[in-house]
Formats: sequence, C-alpha cells, structure tokens
Amino acid sequence: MESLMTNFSWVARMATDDYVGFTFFVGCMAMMAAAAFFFLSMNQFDKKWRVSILVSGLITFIAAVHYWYMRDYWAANMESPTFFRYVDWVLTVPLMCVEFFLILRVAGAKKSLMWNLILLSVIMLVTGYFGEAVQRDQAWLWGLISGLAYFAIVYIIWFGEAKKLAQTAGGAVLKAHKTLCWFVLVGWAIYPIGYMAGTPGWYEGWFTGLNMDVIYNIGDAVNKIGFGLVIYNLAVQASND
Ligand SMILES: *C/C=C(C)/C=C/C=C(C)/C=C/C1=C(C)CCCC1(C)C
Repeated sequence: MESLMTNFSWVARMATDDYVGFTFFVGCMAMMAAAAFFFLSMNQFDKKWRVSILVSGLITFIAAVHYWYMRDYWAANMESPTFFRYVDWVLTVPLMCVEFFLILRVAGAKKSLMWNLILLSVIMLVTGYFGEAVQRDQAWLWGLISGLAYFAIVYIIWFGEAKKLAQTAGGAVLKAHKTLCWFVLVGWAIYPIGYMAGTPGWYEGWFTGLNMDVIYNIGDAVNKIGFGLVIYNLAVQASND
C-alpha cells in the first residue's frame, strides 16, 4: 500500500530539459500574478480608467486559467494544446481590441471601430485555427488569410480611424496608443513565426529549432502583460494630470 501511494503521483513528472513545459509553467504564474496586480490596483484610479484596468485584469486572468489547462495538457500528452490555445486567444484578443476603444473613447471613438477590430481579430484567429488544426496541408493559405486580417488591424490602428482619434485625444492617450500600436506590429508578429515553425509548408526550415509553443508562450507573456501595463501606466499618468 505504501509503495503504491508513493509511486502514484498526481503531478506529472517534468523532465529537466522540458523547456516547453517550463514556459507553460512560468507563463501560468506570470498571468496569475499580473491578473492579481491589475484587479487589486483597479480601485485606486479614477472611474474613467477603472474599466480599462478591469479589462487588463480579465485578459490576464482568462489567460491564467487557460495556461493552467495548457500546462496540464502538455504535461500529460506532450503535444500542443491547440484547442485551449485558440479558445484563449478568441476571448483575449477581442478584449485587447476593446482596450483600444476604451482609451480612445475620450476622443469620441464609436462602437463601430471596436466591432471592426473585433471582427478582424476573430477572422484572424479562426482562419489560423483552421490552418493549424483542421487543414494543416493548406496551412500557408489559411495563414495568409489570417495575415491579411492582421494587417487590416495594423492599418486601422496605425493609419486609420484609430490613429486620428488618438491624435485628437493627444497627451497621455496618444502616447499610450502609439505604444500599443508597436505591441501589435512587433509583439503580435511573434505569432506568425510560431505558426510557421509549427505547421508544414513551403516555409519549412525557416525556423527550425524553434518550438511553436515556446514562441506562442513568449508572445502571450509579452503582449498580454505588456498591453496591461501600458494601460496601467496611462491611468497613472492621466490621474496625475
Ligand atoms: C494574447 C494573445 C494574442 C495577442 C494573440 C495574437 C495572435 C495573433 C496575432 C495570431 C496571428 C496569426 C497570423 C497573423 C497568421 C498565422 C496564424 C496566426 C493565428 C498565428
């Protein structure tokens, strides 16, 4: 009985060289800590900014829950938790679009801007899921469609309606908007690299040695926590004005 108890472990063993498992673990903890930080700091701000901080908390909290499952899934199966990954993204990326809308509301942003960004982000993610999980032999085509939706988002925030609103708002909002634009252009560009590293296609060999899940996990930590901190910083700046 005793040997049975000691040999039966509820926590999967983690190999010392399981760097994928390691990034799932660290990602999970980082998301939890970030969520706690945003939720607990929320009430120190002006009402106007509280919803933005709340959304930052929700983004990292939703990610923490998914990382909890993905960490487990990886430990048990040693394969990519593609389904959980995309469920997480399809909830959190639209919330990041909501953040753009929330900070630009001071300049009169319309709901239509928010819905356009959300729609594009959902197209980007659903087509990505198809290429990664459903039609892997056509991954390049689905990735291309996904990439077009991604560029449309980049265009709207860098040069389109969102940019004009940010200029109207000026000051701390304009600065925060610019930083978020860089996150989308550079931070989000991490994901297609992961995709190409993890799917078959003519680009095979470009990113050999890179692991898709490690790349996605780094991208998530940078983007979700980074985005939230930009919003947090904006709330601090704007409250001091
Ligand atoms: C918190 C999660 C975030 C910010 C996820 C962002 C995901 C992307 C920007 C994914 C983009 C993709 C492409 C542009 C082409 C290939 C397929 C995707 C879905 C990996």
